[in-house]
Amino acid sequence: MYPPPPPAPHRDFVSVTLSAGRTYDGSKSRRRRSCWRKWKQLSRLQRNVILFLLTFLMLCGLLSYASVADQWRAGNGRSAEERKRRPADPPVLPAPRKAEDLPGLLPQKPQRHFRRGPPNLQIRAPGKGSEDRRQDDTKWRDEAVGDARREGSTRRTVVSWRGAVIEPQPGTELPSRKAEAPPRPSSQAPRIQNQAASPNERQRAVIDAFLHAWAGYRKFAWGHDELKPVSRSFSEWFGLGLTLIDALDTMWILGLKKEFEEARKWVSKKLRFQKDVDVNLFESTIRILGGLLSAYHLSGDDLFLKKAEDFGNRLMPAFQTPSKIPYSDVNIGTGAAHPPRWTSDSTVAEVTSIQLEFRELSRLTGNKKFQEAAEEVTRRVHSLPGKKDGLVPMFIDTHSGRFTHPGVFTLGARADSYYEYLLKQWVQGGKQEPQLLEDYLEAIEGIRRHLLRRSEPGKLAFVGELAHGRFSAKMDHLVCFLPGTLALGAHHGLPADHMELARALMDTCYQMNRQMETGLSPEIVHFNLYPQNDRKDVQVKPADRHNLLRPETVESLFYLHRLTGDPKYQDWGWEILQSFNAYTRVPSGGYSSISNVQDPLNPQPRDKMESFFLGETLKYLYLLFSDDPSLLSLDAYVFNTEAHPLPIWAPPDGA
Ligand code: DMJ
Repeated sequence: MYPPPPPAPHRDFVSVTLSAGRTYDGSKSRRRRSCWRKWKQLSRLQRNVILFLLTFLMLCGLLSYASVADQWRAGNGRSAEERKRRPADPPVLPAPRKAEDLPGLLPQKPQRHFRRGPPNLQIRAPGKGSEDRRQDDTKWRDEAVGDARREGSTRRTVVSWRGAVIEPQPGTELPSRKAEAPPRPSSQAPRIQNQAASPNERQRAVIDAFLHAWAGYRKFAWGHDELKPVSRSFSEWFGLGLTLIDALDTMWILGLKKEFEEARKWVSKKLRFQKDVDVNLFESTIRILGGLLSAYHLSGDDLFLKKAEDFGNRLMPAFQTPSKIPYSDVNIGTGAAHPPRWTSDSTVAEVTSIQLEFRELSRLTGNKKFQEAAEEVTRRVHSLPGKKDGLVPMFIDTHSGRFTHPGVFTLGARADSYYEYLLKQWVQGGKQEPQLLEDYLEAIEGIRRHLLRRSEPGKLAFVGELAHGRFSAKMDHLVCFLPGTLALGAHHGLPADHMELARALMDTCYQMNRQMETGLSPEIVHFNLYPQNDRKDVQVKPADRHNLLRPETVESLFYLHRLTGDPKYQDWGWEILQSFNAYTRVPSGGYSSISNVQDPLNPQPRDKMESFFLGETLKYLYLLFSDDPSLLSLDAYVFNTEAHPLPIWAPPDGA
């Protein structure tokens, strides 16, 4: 036993002296000995405190090193290793030409979003289906799906798209690429560089329309969401320069270099996402995220990818729901996500039409979280009960993850782009995901069986709606995306009768424009089903007479012309452009949505230019008037639902 040490003099502070340089006698060993002596002279408490402080400082050092490394990786989108693996994304279009250089073009010095509403269903007697065609389709589909499955993932053994065969388990089909290196863009992308050197007369008219719209935006709404051309002011929705971002790739494609550079400068200097603002997940994904990704692909400018990644990160909290079905809205400043005030539902089209953009963002950044969150939604919707032969209801509950308001089916508002994105994801992924194809093919069958009818007396094929077994002959102009999507599917190897249906529906969409006094389609039409009355095929209700400068008819005209070569589709688009110029062009700059397509003397401008007029309508018109199939080739690019082209992924090596 040792006697207890004499009590050390109490000190309630610790004094540490740091001396730089040598000690007074310059002797290292003496210095070490004196340090040791000093250490021994300290009380146990003092020594413990010093040791504790040193350990604490070391831990802090280690932790901050790890977080700085993480931030660096996040800031750069990917680690150095991942950067090496990332495929080069060459700019795929030649540098834009100056507007002033374009022959014949007059140089111009640039001096309540419509929310999708529930359809107003009408009750009519159901019509007949076509059993023969169904059987043919079934046979073809089984072969096609079999082929696709052989081409791609073969994880499942036998799955039928219809009937009680083997249903896939959620989570077994998608995504198929988790463990792989990011896919490359299709090798056909560079073919676009061979585009015609100068625009033709109709394309120049589109450029003129674009410059007129842009002049109004630049003068009265610069950096704001939408132009109000009549009152020469602007409106805000998200406060993020929506029109400017939506129009970036259109400017690139139209060769408007000066305008593009000015807009790029705004994105670089003014666009900030750290804002306390709620954005709609779907609308901001297709317009902002999609717009930035396309601008990145076309220009090769990293600024747009960095902005896209920042924005994508800010949208991610929307996916934090009990069901993994995202909320409709998210605050990009605070990260608070929520459904609309009046419901816990999201819209089916909205939650299933963000996948092209999120998948591409993952491919470009090497960060899988975007793709995984979006594909989880696809998987869950795929296995939900409540569909009718592939047709989906319009609402889905974010808590339970189940469809709500079952039994109502439309190809219009709230469901439309669900169908579009089934096909386009399959195309984007290089046709490697058979489940998407199956769901798409089953849905087209469901459309034929339940929603497709012919009007009287003109026998126009149209796609109506179904509510609890009752058919309504109502068709939104939004449904006019369908001919284009069907034609795209046929181009990618789906049955020839998809193209037949596309042609028939295209005729109808053209008639929805043509039969109006202004030559512009109303928002909604009703078709006459009864030969005995003396009504016209296309009927319009007073509340549905407006035109919001929507793109769907000209979008489908672009696909139909590109894929059939028939010049009549260009002529139809030319008529529509002239109607836009005659009835919606505001002399002081910009184009306005109108309230009455049936009154050419007073179409009643609504004082709003939607961002999609520049992002979609004018872009599709320009592409429609091109005779060069390599200009944004449909074998190299897939357009998102806001007309922003994204590259098709090359099949994995060896596939
Ligand atoms: C666009 O925002 C998109 O095309 C969307 O899919 C449907 N609505 C508008 C255009 O009409």
